[in-house]
Parts: sequence; structure tokens; C-alpha cells
Amino acid sequence: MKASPRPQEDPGGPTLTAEQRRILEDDGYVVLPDVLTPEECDLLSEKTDEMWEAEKQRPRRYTVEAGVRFTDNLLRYSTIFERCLLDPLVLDGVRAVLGDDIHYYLINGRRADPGYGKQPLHDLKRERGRPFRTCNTIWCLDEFTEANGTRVVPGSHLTAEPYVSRCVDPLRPHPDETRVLAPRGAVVVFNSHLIHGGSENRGDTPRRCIHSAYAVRSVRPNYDWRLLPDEIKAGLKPESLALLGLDRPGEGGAR
Ligand SMILES: O=C(O)CCC(=O)C(=O)O
Repeated sequence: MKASPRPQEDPGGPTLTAEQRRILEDDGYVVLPDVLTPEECDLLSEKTDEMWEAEKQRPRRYTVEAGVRFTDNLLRYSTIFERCLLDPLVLDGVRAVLGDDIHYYLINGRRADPGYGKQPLHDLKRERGRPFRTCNTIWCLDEFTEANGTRVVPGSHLTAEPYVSRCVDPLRPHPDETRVLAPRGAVVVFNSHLIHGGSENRGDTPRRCIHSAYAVRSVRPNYDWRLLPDEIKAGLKPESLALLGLDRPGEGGAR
């Protein structure tokens, strides 16, 4: 799917157009172009790579994908990544999926180098259909093309159809799948209940993105935001602290 045209600015902040809302509701994702400037893409990419270099010897608690630089919890490294928390247009999309009572769930970097990045189609064991509980936003630091875009089964967030278990091999293309196509600087608001998977980067340059996800408050955050370094907490805006649950005692803890 191609990027939708930029929405009208609203005096109360930019909001999704009716068409963007419909696409998000029916397909489970919508591409919002021009959220980041090229300079912001450069800065976020550089910081993500810097964090990877700084931490690459650190033992990891999760499965490492070959040829992929996965940087977990970017926010513990730099307040630069606060850029991915509060964007009003992106938040309007997230609220269209989850409603207003949300908090911040996770933020990770994912860079797939040429020849790598292929994942099995997955549903992350999430129930499908309403009410939705988590919503991802994918920040495209490089263009998402036919040669590297995330594969998705549009509409699969709405139905209990066992798309994945019916796959002979979830690594192979699914007949109902399509590629998310998005220009550099776009954000894809992405219902986390959608069946999807990373694709092999068949391009000749790295494909970088940031996953920045939200959840309804009954779902605990993936990271314990209370453990963020004090200097990071001190540098965040009050609206970010509220989204992280750090403005209230007893909140912000991980699942
Ligand atoms: O980066 C992508 O294209 C999607 C990655 C993904 O689906 C995942 O890591 O679960």
C-alpha cells in the first residue's frame, strides 16, 4: 500500500483524515508520510547505530537475528528518542486503535542489513478482533520498498482466521500478504494484532526503523520505565513522563 496524502492541520493538532482512519480500521495499518524530516531520520539513525556499537558486546536476553541490529529500549540511551513518543498525528492514529486510556509500551530499533531481516509471519500469540490492546508505530528511517518492506496480511487483526497455522512454511509468502511501502520519514501506525513479519532486505543498503508501541493501561509496559537512568528521566517532557507512567506512584513497571 502506498502512503496516503498528508492530512489537513486541525487547530487542536493534526488528525487523521476520515480515509486514513478507514484504512487503519480495515487494513490494520496506515502510512503517514513526512512525519520526520530527512535531518531527523539521519539523527535517529546515527544515534541508533551509536547505541548498537556501544552495546554490541553486552549479553542479550532475547534471540538475536543474524544480520539485524536490534537495539532494545532506545529511551534508556538518549532523550533524542523522545521524538517517537508524542507526535500528535501519530498519537491520533494510536488512539483510533486503542482509545484514550493508553500508556507507552516499548521502543526498539531494528536495522536489517542487505540479505537479512526475513522473519516468519507471526501473530505474537495475540488475540485478534476488538478490543485491541497494543498498537505499534513504525518509524521509517529508510524507505520501505517492495524489496524490504514489512509483510502484512491486511485485515487479519479483525478475524480469528488461523492464517499462520495454515501456512505450510511461515517464512514463505502468504497468498493474502502485501508489503508495507512507505517513504523515508513516514510513520506506519500499525495495529499490533495484525499478522506480519520482517522481510529479507533485498536492497543494497541497510533498512532501518524504530518500533514505538503503546498499550491500553491494563497491559503492563514491556520495559520497566522506572529503571530509566535519572538523567534521561530529568530530560523528558512532562507529557512523556505521563505516558511512561512516571508521574504516578505504582505505575511504569514492566509486565
Ligand atoms: O521491521 C520490520 O519490518 C518488522 C519487524 C517485526 O515484525 C518484528 O520484529 O516483530
